[in-house]
Amino acid sequence: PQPIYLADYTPPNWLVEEVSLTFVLDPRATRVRSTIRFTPNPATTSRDFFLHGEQLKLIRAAIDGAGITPELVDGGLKAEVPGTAFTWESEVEISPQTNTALEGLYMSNGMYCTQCEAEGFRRITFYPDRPDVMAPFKVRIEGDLPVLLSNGNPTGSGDGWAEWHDPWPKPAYLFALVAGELIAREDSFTTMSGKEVDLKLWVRPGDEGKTAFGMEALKASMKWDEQVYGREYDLDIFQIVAVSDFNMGAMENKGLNIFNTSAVLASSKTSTDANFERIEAIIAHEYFHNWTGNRITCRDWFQLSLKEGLTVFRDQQFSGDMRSKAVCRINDVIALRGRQFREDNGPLAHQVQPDSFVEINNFYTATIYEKGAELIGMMKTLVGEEEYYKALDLYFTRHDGEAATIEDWVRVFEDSTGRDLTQFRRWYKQAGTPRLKVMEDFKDGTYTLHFEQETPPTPGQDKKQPQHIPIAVGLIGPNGDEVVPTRVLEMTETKQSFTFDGLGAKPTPSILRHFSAPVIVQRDSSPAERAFLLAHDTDPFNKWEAGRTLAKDVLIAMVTGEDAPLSNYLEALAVMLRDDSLDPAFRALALGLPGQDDLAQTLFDAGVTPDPQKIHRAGETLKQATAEHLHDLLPRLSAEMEVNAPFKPNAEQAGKRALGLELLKLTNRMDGGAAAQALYDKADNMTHRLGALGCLLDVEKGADALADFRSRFDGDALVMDKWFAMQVAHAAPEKAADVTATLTQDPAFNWKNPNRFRAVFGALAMNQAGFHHVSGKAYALTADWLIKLDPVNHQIAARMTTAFETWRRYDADRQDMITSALRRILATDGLSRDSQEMVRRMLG
Ligand code: B3K
Ligand code: ZN
Repeated sequence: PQPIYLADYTPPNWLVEEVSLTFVLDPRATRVRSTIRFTPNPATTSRDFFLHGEQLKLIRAAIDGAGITPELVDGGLKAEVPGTAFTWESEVEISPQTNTALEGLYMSNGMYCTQCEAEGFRRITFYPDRPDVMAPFKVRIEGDLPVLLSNGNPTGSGDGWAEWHDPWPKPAYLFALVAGELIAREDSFTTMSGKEVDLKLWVRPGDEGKTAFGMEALKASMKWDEQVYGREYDLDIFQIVAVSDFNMGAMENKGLNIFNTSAVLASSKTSTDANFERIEAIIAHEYFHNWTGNRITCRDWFQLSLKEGLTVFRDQQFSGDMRSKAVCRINDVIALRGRQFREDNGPLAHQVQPDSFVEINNFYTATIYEKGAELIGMMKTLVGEEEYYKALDLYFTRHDGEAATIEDWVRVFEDSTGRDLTQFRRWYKQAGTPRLKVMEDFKDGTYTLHFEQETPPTPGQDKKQPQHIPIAVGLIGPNGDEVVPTRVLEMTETKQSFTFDGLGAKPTPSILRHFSAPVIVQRDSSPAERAFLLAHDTDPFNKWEAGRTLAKDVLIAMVTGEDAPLSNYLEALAVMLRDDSLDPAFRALALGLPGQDDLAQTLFDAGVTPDPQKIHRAGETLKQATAEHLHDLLPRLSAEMEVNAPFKPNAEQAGKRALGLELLKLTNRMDGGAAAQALYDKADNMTHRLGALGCLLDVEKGADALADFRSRFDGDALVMDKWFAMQVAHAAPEKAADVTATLTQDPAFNWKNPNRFRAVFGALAMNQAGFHHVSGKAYALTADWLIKLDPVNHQIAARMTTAFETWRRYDADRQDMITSALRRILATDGLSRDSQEMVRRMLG
């Protein structure tokens, strides 16, 4: 497979003035008729004509009414066309029923639906399937189904047909069609200019009871985007459809968002607090795309982070406003470190704006999304709140209706604020996570912080240049008072020092507050200092970070056999837990330990080959010590976390449940599962039920609860996904592969469903000690199943190969086992382009 290069971009020869599509639905022989008005692009001179098309059976084609026979070529067709505007018509046949890749038009439980981003529209009809070709769409759907939906506003319907018109020019990747037996929760929203918008959330009969939360989240998102960004919705209707078979979370199709059921259906009995929070964020994310993605789209797929980084940043802001800002930020950083740092420090590291790719579906990554969002956050920190929103206003007025670039985005900031962002642009073009070394000295009332930055090499980029890093810093005096409030230091050199004058005594620095840049801070500091910051830092992120770093020091010392500062950690933790002024959600996060993957990377950075078993054991030892140390505190604190009110999925109740469950995990180590069983038996919500089940599995007393859980939820696919995932996630390291293998034989292991496949194999990859167990069984099992999945669903198969992405960290035996698993995948006949690219990049 040949790579595509950003440098080769050329504008399209032909633009589309208008598209009309007619679908005559049939499971194995859907007919798609298109009428497309093409006009020459004045920006180009070539009039060569090429349309993308894959897996289409061409029935007929015509230009200006006269039948033609186009030349079918790899990936599409070519035709002789006039030199001026003309009308193209074609009719093709496609087979949604046999489309297991879930890309283009496919069927899920008897319902038709589409996924076109990035390049799925070419599986529906012949078209210039590139985001810089934007057009208004008219759609007619004929089919023997009660609900027939497409983008835009409804313009007519009757028995077995419906018509839609989307007046906003859009690229083909935002096209959507849904047809099926569906019912809607209906509501409405009045926009800031007084326009009434119909809201419909479509689900299959039986799921109506799980739509209330999603609808509220949608209305809150619409309001928030008006209040914070001044963005109003622009059609008469906004619809969401829930689909069971879907490759990702959701899709922002214009006016007709399509959602994985897991990202929209919610009820207290079937969804955890974490599910509610994720659903709220995804609904917001897709809605926010209406401006950042749809009204202003991407010129080409190298610009993907233009819409994704910005939209993630916006949904993170939204969640912070809906819930606790501090807790949301901490969770976002945990996720960034867990997924993006892992990616950025391995063979799959790539730029936020890549220079080339083989398969664009492989680039919907944590780097494009989450690191992209961090870059926006840094720009906001650098220019300040007010200037940020001014720049955004300019972005929306200057580029509305366009297919824009990341360069356009940065230039808007320069033009609006007058700042030179030349060096900042490196963040988009340089892969890898910068390491930031910090040293200090204090003399005659002057405190100096010395910083040194270095970004390790990444594939294809050996030499790195210094980044422009905003470092938010505050200083705490010896008595615990803040002596210098947060100040943003701008580091632009490889080595740079900053001084603070007029201090009476040597302060303790609080560095990288709010996690002001996506870097790894390296600073030797004493356990006493970390405990001091945990107690006194006024920045909630760094307060949490201090505890986390202390825990990390303990774990690393346990693994490497050095003296662990255990008592500093346990005492600081006890003080923090008893502090009622702290949000329970925050305390729950402070009780959590750094991820095993994070520890492995830290050890590797320090020149130690990580042993996943030892890392796992260190975690167990520390949790046991914590349980024993906090023993007396647990009953009282647990009682305080009881919620004596009807279930609400809000931040306040969720925080209490989160801390309650963290405490239960500790109690569980002391009472052999008694409290967990009691909670399971009386649970009236999924957060408690699942938390209790996890504890029971941890002490190997989960058999009855598992059987009970299954009988309660057998017919609910989303809950059964949890049933599968929990068993793998809580399996002991030496059993994880066998437990997984057994589950794959379960009649309910419907492996062609992405949610079910991910529930099992995603959980195995995340069970670090189980996945990397010396037997190598988990590696082999994962490879077997990826080989089986690839011809059915190449996107999911390719995505899940990332389970292996950290292989270079490990010892020779594990490296051999992983690389032979990867080579076995690569040697598979007919392996998809997606998986080939991933495996090749990993093997390097
Ligand atoms: N834009 C879609 C992702 C499409 C993925 C295509 N492989 C969802 C989102 O980011 O909102
Ligand atoms: Zn998105």
